[in-house]
Amino acid sequence: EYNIVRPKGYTVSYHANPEMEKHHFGQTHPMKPWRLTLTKSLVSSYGMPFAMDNYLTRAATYEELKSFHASEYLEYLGTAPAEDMPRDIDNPDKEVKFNLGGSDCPLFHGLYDYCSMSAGGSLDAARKICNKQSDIAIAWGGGLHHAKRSEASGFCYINDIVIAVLQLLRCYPRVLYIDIDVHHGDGVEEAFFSTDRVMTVSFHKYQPDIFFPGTGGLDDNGPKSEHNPGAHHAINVPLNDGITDEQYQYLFESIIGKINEHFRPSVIALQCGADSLAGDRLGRFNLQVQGHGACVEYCKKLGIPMIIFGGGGYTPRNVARAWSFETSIAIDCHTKINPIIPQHAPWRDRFIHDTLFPTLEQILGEPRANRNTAKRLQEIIQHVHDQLRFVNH
Ligand code: ZL4
Ligand code: CA
Ligand code: ZN
Repeated sequence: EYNIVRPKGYTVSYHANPEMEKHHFGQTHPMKPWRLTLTKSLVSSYGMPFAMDNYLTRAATYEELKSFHASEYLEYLGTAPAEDMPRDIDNPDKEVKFNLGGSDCPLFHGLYDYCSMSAGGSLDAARKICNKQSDIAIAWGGGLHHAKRSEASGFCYINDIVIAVLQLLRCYPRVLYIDIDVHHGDGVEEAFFSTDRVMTVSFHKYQPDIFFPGTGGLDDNGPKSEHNPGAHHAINVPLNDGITDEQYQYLFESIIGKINEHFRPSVIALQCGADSLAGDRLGRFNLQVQGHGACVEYCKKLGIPMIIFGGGGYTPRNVARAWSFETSIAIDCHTKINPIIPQHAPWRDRFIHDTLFPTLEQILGEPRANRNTAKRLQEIIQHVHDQLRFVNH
């Protein structure tokens, strides 16, 4: 019906597990794993699975999680009682130490299964890229960029991205990590602070003490200690409220284009947090599905193998729109698909407007004021160019 066929000359793989989507962070918690079900359902309504290799994600093993995380943290994560279970009164200090059980990172039922499935999907995706069985591997259940070696943070418990990038480093000399979630990708940045084999780039809303996590200023480019090869390999693009598609695309293409020339990545890991879209419950930007997708299209055109992760995204119908459109970009049918959401999409009534591309007016009524000046965008680009003079591979 939509003429969705396999792309010529390359392979796209899609990694998901419906079991992951059944978990709940709590009634009013912004993170809704069922947005992945909504996404899969929209992707399927368009017939996109016919154009990809579809894999049922397994759970990552304890040993695999240990490639990044500390065992004492993992052990506690595996035994932590759910919120509605009797409290583990012997270990109140551990919950504080590992930042578990607060309102951002609650201890919910099946937490360990949820985390290990998220990581399993991202790791499977990385392995398919390593084996050359896939050229673009999609893992919307991953992208949990805030988790630290022994600490949960910002809805993230296991850093599936770091685990997947460590796998990529076994087969590729250099990995470029790009993060378009509205939040700073602090956990991934920190994990690779001391290596020049990974360059991390995060675009995010930046307003310390007001917007989470408060790190990722323009001058934060990795510890500039004497013999740190990782110095200059962390790039941050701090932004203000209300950035538009045009500005974002201009910044993204100038910065990623320049980084591609200097760093010459062998593989790209792209975190596509959908909370950078207009109308997101936690976000502050004015990006539309088209502008968000343009980042994926630009990376794809570089012609380098790529893993695509999910991440944030707190207005589920818009998350499903963006990630479905980006799946269509991966399989190169984005110019062919009908922007009207298929009549038979099982969740069609969830999409208040029946289009993949609602206008800013449809999403917001009144768009958010744009606090990003042309002058500031130039300063950012100039700073990034200056950093890259230290980077040559
Ligand atoms: C909520 O309504 O800024 C959690 C979190 C739970 C349910 C009821 C509890 C009400 C918004 C957020 C109290 C909530 C208080 N419930 C939350 C400093 C904070 C301490 C916690 O996209 N309070 C912390 C984390 C950020 C903070 C963002 C983004 C993840 C990602 C990748 C993580 N934390 C202030 C907030 C709610 C809640 C409503 C919330 N938490 C919004 N922003 C945060 O980058 C996946
Ligand atoms: Ca980001
Ligand atoms: Zn986010």
